[in-house]
Amino acid sequence: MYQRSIEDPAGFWDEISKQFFWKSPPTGEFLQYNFDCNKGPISIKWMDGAQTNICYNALDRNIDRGMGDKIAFYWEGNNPNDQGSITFKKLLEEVCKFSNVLKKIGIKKGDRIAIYMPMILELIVAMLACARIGAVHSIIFAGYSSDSLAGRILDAKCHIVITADGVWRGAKLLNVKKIVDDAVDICTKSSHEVRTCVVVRHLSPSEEDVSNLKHDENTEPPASRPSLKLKINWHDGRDVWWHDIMTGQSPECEAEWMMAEDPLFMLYTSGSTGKPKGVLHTVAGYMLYSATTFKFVFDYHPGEVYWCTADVGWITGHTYTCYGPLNNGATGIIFEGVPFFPDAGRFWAIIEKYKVAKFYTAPTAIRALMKYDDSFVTKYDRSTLKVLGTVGEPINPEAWLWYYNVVGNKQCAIVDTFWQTETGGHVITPLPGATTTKPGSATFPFFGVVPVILDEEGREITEPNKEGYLVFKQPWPGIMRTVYGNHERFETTYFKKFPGYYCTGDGGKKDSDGYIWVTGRIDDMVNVSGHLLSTAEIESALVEHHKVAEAAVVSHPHKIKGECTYCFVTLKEGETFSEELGSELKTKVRTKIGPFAMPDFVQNAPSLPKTRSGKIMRRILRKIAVGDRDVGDITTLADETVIESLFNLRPDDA
Ligand code: 6R9
Repeated sequence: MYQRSIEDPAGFWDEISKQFFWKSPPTGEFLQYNFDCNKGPISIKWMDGAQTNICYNALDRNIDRGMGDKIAFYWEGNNPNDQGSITFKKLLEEVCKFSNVLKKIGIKKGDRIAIYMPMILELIVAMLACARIGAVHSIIFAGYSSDSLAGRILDAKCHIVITADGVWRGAKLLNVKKIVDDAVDICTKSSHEVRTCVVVRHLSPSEEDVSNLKHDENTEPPASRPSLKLKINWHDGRDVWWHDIMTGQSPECEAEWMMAEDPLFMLYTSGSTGKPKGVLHTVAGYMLYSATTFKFVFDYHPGEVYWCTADVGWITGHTYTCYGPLNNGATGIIFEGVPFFPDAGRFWAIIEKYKVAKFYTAPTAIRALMKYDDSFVTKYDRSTLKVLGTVGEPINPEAWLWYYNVVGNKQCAIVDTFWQTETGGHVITPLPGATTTKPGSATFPFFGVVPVILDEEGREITEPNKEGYLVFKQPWPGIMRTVYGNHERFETTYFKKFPGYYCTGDGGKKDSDGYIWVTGRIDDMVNVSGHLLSTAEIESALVEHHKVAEAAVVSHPHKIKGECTYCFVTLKEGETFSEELGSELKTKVRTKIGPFAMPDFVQNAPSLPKTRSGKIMRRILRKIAVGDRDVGDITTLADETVIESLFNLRPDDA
C-alpha cells in the first residue's frame, strides 16, 4: 500500500475518498501542487472542486450507518465522580442547535470563531458546529494567557469567542472567563470588537445552586460541580449563557456544502520570529488524512474505546480526539483533569473504568508517571489495551520501555508517532502489529509521505546514521495549505530553505535499516513537555521588563519535560540582578505567554557572547547553560572573556 501511495498518490487517495460522503464527488484533477518556490507560488490542492462537509461525515454519515445510539464520547471530569457521555445522535442534535445559534448571531461561512474552552463536551459541540456551517474555528488552548489569547483573536479578527466560566485542573480552580474578559479588553484597546462571548456554565453556581448547596468553601480536594468559589464577571450585551441561547433552537441544521479546499480551521503554532503562525487546514484533505491515519495507526476496530489524553486545544486533540475518531465512528474520552489528580494512578484508573483499547499520550506524561511506584499502574486492569501511542517529542528508550513493559504488560504495540500542527496528522509512524519497532524511532513514513534527510547544501544524505534536516518531498492530503493571512510567511518558513521540499524544522537521521530517528528541533524552537515554544517569543516577554536590556533564551535538557528554557538576561545600566528579579522574570513570561511557558532558569548576563557582526552565539549559550566547558570554535566571537564570566554566574541549581 505504501508503494502505491507514493507512486500514484491521486489514485491511492481517490480510492480512500470513496468511504466518505460527497455532495459532489471529486471528479477533476485529484491532486495539483507546486512544492518548488523557484517555479512559482507554493500551492497544494486535493480534490479541488469536490463538495463535502466534515461534520456531516463525522456525525450524519455514521448515524445513517446505524451508529446513532453508539457513544461518541465519554466525559470524565477532573473529579473522579464527575462523568457523562453523549451518543452520536445526541451529539448531532447539540451540534445542530449550536449551528443554529451561530447563524442566529450572524456567523457566516468563512467567519473565524475563537474557542477558548476547557475539556468539556461543549468544546466538541462548538468546533463541530463551526465545521457544519463553514465557520473557521480557531481553538486556543485554555492555558494560554489573556495576552496570547488576545493576539490570536486579533490576528484572525474573530468577533465571537466561545468559552466557559471555569475549570478544575487538579486541586486548582481556574477562572477561565476572567482570562477571556482580560483578552477582550486588550482587543478593545486595539480597536477590535468582540461582539459576542458565549459562556458555558460549567462550574459557576446558578442562583438556585447558591441557595441549595451547602458547600464548604475550603474543601479540598474539590467537590463536584458547581463551585461556590468561582465568581465571574458578566458583561451585559456581550456575554450570553450557552444554555440560554441554546434554548428553543431546532435540533436540525443542514450542513453547509463546502468546497474541498475551503478552510476548516486554523491553529496557532509558535514561529521562530516570535509571532505565532495561524496554520490553516482545509476541509477535504484534512478529513481524509485524519480519518485514515487514525484508522491505520491505532488499528481502530468497531466497539473499541479509544483515549487520547491531549487537550483539544492542541493539534493532537483536533485530529485524534475529535475529527479522526469521529469519522471512524469511534468512541472516545474527553478528560477534563490532569494525570496526578487525585493521584498518579488516574490515567490507569480511567483505562480500567472505560476498558480502553487504544491509548495515546505524550512522552513527558510517561516520564512524569514512571517516577512513581509501578503499583500505581499495576493495581488497575489494563488487559483491554492493545495499542499505546506517543506524540509530541522524541521519546527516550527508557520511557518507551517502561510504557511497553509496565503499562502495556508486554502485550501492546507502541506507536511513536511523529507529526506536527502543520502536517495535520501522523507522517512518520509505525503501524501496530505490522512494523517492527525500535525504542526511540518513529520508524517509517505513513502512506503518501516521502521523507528525505538533507545536508546543509540541500543534498540528500544516504549514508546511515548521519544527521541532517528532515524534509518531505511531496504533499499528503493533510498538509497545511497556508499561514492564515500570510502566504509569504508560509513559503519562507517551510519551502525557502530547500526548494522542492517541505521543511519540518526538525533534525533526523536514517539508520542502516532505514528507520528514521527524529532528533529534535534545529531552529530556535524549544519543545517543553511536547509544547513548542519560540525562544524569540520568550525573549520579547523578558525584555518587556523595565530592568532588562537584552535577553537570549536557549533550550536546556530536563528530566521530565524533555527540554526546558534557560534565559540569559542583560540588565540595563545601573540595575542589579537578584534572585527576586529572577523569579519576577519567570512570572513575567508565565503571565505573558502561559503557565506552561514558565522558564526554569534565569541567569544574569552582563554581556552576551556575540559575533563581530553582533549576532548572539546561541551555540555557546547552550553549552554554558549545561555547564559544558567544551564550547567549540570561538574564532568568530568578538569578546572571549564573556564566556568565563557567564560560567561563573550560573545559578547554583542549574
Ligand atoms: C503533533 C505535535 C511538532 C514538533 C515536531 C517535533 C516534535 C512531535 C514527535 C516529535 C520526535 C515524535 N515531535 N512528535 N519529535 N518524535 N514522535 O506535537 O505537533 O505541537 O506542532 O509539535 O514536535 O519537533 O516538529 P506540534
